[in-house]
Amino acid sequence: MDSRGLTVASLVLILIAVLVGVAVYPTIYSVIEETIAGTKTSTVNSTFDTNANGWKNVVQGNATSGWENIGTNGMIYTKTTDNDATKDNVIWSQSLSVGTLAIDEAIVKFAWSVAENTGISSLTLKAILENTSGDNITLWQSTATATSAFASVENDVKSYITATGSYKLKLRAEMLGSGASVSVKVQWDNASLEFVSGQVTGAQKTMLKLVPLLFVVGLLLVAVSWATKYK
Ligand SMILES: [Ca+2]
Ligand SMILES: [Ca+2]
Repeated sequence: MDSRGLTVASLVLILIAVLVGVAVYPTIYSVIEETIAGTKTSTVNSTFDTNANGWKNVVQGNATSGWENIGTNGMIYTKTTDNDATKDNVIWSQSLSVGTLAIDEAIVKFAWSVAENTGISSLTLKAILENTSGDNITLWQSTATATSAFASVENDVKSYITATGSYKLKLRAEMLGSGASVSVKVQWDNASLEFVSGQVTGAQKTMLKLVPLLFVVGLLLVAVSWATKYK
């Protein structure tokens, strides 16, 4: 051993190892995080920022529907001004396929609001999951008629994913107006159906989380070992 300690070259080597470690740590960390989180597939355009692309709407009766921007928030709506005795319905929907039954998470999210309630005789809102057999499973329902700010709803639908194939999220509004002046309007936003598969859990997850740290520590140990050996 040389009593003068580490040479400048050795210190530079250690410094480079530290810099490389700091530089690559976030990349390794995010790769590991992605691995742990698994693969997510989701319906598109959940926030309706600039349009309703990807979503289909079916209109029954004298309802209208469309996309609109209120302030800085894009959303979809359903409306009727009709006062006959027949319900006016609009069903917004989007499909998503399941390729494997090894699903870790299956979640439906949406937000709803009653924007106008003049002349409501009845109003029924439903979030429905149509399964691969074409069965309609009602996940959520509201018959509230008061105007309301957006409320967010989240449903775990994993138990309904029992076959591979296409599932459909449906946001349904059934509106019945009465009287001389009817203006009933419902808004939807932040709507999605998502599936997550391949999540890493338990001991394997704990071990994977150590990988970035072990890599940086290993790099430093190699650098220090070389620096002390070749100083
Ligand atoms: Ca929005
Ligand atoms: Ca009607």
